[in-house]
Amino acid sequence: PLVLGPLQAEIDRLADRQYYAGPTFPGPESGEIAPITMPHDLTVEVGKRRDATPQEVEDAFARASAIQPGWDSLGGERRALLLEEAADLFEAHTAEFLSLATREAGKTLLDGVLEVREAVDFLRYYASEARRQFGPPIRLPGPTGEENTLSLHGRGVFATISPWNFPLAIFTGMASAALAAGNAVIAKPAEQTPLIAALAVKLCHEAGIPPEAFQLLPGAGEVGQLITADPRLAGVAFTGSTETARAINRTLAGREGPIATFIAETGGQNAMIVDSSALPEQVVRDVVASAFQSAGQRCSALRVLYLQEDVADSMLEMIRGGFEALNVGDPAHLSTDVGPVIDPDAQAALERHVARSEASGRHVMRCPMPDDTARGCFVAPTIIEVDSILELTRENFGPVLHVARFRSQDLGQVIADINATGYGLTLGLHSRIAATRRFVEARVRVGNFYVNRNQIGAVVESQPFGGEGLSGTGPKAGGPHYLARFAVERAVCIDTTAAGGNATLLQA
Ligand code: UN1
Repeated sequence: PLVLGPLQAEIDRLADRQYYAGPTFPGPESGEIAPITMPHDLTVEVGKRRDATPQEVEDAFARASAIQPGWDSLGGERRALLLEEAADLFEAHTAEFLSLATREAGKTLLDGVLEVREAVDFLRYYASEARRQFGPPIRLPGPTGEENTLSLHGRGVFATISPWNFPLAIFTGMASAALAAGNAVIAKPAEQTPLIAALAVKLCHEAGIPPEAFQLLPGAGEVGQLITADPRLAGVAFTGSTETARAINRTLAGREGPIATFIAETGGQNAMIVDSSALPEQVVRDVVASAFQSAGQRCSALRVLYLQEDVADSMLEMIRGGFEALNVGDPAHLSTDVGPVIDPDAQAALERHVARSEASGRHVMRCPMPDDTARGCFVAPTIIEVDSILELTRENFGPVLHVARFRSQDLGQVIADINATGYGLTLGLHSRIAATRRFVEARVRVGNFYVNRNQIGAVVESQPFGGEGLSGTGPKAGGPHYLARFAVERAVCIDTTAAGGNATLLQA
């Protein structure tokens, strides 16, 4: 297991509600206090969450609104330097982050390392994009005697509402984008994972980002509701369920104030298509990783595997071998492949789905489970045979993979069914036939299409990530168009000929 040693002191400090009552909060006496327990052993309390009160939400908006114009006028270059300083501090505190990711979110050590890596990548990438896009105004063409420029500015106060499944990477990604673009940020982390978010915010403040420009308001849905209803809000960046995205959208639509920008990254019903030309060993590796890494708790994760029928039995047998070799257990053990799911509600929903599938006569395979999982929210990795993706009525956010078979002449129908789910996040294809790749690529409506590889783990800058339809609004996180959605454009047109004096006036 992970040896905490001196890290324990840092964690205890984070768990102290005084931290939340720190410089940006008026007082520790109010607000709901909830324990945070370890997903893999619910008897162990990691810390406590003190929810922000309505007064604290009010005060946070007042401070954020006051500082935002100054933060915006710092310009892209100076904001970039602060974000890069934060990236360095994040790297220096990898061990603390790892410990919190494991204890608070039930992440395996591998996932924890990837989580810190991705957060650092987001900070550095958005810093570089801030430099590129938020520098001096760009000159636009026009007739002689007219000067036209265009520049990007922060929209105002931006809220970020982030999920527990990437409690550091997505939390940091959305907030750093909003900050890079010149917004003041009010961040509400997932109710399950406020401690790792608190460490992230603390390090950003140590890096020199003003505390008023980046404020943390922990809490559950009610705090999110208060934040999104506030008429001072200029935009929301949200990652989470499609259902919550709809609720936020309704709140934004119903309030006074500016028309808010809404950036949502939501669920998926992701498929992989494997034809008979695919390399079996590679398929096994990529299917197991895509469906079961992070205990399947990624919106990018593989949910429905379509196997061409002539190779289906042999492929399934091989996949079963890889799947049965998975180590389920304590996420702090280096040998663990699959940790717990986030909480008892998630566990119960997944078990209900498996039980219903069994009751309706579906063939169900489950991974053997070790004995020491009884105190945690563990779900045995599961494979369920189905006829079509359209049988699934909800996103099963956990280690449950569905497998369907198709005949090669029905490939067009398979793609039509995948599109008919309404989601459009990731799609995997394993095929060595270029014409098949072109056929699929031309028809499918997904944000991220992965060929002959796994379909999770989009890399910042190389694989901008995000979907369409029920999967989100775009733009893609970690891509070149992301920051612009957090910004307003200002076009300035100067007539440099009128009254002869303008040029002199502007120089003064
Ligand atoms: C999510 O699971 O909420 O590509 C999205 C990936 C990750 C997915 C993040 N970037 O697997």
